[in-house]
Amino acid sequence: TNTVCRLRVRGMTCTSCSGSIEAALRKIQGVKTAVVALATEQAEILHDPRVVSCAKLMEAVEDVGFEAELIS
Ligand code: 9UX
Repeated sequence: TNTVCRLRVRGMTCTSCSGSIEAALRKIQGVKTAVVALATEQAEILHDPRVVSCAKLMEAVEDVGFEAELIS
């Protein structure tokens, strides 16, 4: 069963920022879809929690150079 991880992402200034985060998330095993919205500073990642946790997804966002905090 897939669940949605919703994050607040701070530090993005252009669509290449959000695009690079989406690309990083989509490479991760267990991630089904990833959408990062620059305007709202939100990320929605559909994932299989048995394969990858929301905490791991937050780490991946931070590894690309942005701040992530959990919304839900
Ligand atoms: Mo845009 Mo973001 O020129 O890391 S890519 S600021």
